[in-house]
Amino acid sequence: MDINTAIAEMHRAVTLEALQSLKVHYLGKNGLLTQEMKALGKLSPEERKERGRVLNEIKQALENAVRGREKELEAQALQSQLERESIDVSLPGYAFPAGGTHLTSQMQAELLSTFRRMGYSVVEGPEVESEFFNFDAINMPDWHPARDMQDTFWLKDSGDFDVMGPEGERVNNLGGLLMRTHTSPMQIRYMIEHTPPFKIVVPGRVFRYEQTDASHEAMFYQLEGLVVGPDIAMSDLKGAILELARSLYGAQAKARFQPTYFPFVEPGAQFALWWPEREKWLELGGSGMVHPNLFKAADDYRQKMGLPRVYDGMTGFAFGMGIERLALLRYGIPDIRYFYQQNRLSFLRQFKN
Ligand code: FA5
Repeated sequence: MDINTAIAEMHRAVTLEALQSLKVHYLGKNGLLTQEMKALGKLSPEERKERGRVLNEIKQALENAVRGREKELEAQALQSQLERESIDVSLPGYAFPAGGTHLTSQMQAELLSTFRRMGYSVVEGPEVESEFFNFDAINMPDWHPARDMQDTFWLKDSGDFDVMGPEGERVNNLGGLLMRTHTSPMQIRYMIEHTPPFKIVVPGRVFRYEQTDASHEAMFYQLEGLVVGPDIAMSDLKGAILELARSLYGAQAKARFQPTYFPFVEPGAQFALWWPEREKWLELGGSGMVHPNLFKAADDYRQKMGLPRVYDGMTGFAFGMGIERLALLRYGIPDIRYFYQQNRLSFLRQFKN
């Protein structure tokens, strides 16, 4: 074994792996140097002492060479890793295409934040609803002509498919199942579960079996409001709607109420907001004072469940409005079908926020 060759080989090693195998080759358990060390036993004590000293020096020299080269190679590896991973912060970034919030969701978020500011809680209800909550409990028994106003998607096989009652219980004696035609069933669901006073808004998707046209969709969003307490008056309803108008259109906004009929309110009123940009009234939705039959239906249901009656002497107002209609008129969009049916990005991107 020639020590100079060995050291030269170590200096030439270009990878840590190559250096490691040289180390094994010379200094390993069966390495050349180790073999020579083992051979010491065969020498006379005199020779062994001298030879042992020389071999130890060689061992030191080889170990130093390995360590030295190891450090160099490690430093090189670190250097090239740093070069590989270095980032030129002055280069332009990648554009990651990101989705936007749908126009309906933007409108809904704006409405909810306005009502939250007025102290309303936001609650949601099921889209698959029972005939009982969608119609009967809100004063629309099956003979009631007002049921014709809302063409309904009925679900087949309601027998095997229970609907969730207001207390989370599964009930199947609440008539047929349907896709809710409005958010008003949440009025009764909420009243059953809660003790007044309260103020809620309910955003949600509703479904109607109808011919679509520029202002009618078969699926659209509504925002329902319900306020119940000991002294709620029609003027509170007007105040809430006016506040909404001001938040949407600024301090100059005005609201208008016109008498109309909904079975679940008495008196009932359609409301419209003054739209300063277009100088016209914008029909938004229906409203009115909660019909006494709803309080009775809620208390009857509570009583059946062993809960106290809490609606004697209470009054309240309710309203419901179409969220797309609001966006439609606000932005001058010519057709409600652009919202969902065609899913046209060129349309939706105009409202990207
Ligand atoms: C109702 O649905 C009542 N539940 C509203 C209500 C609640 C009245 C509480 C009183 C008290 P109506 O069917 O008019 O009412 O619908 C309310 C609003 O939903 C309409 O003013 C309109 O803005 C919107 N809307 C109704 N039908 C459609 C449709 N097919 N496509 C898009 N928007 C619609």
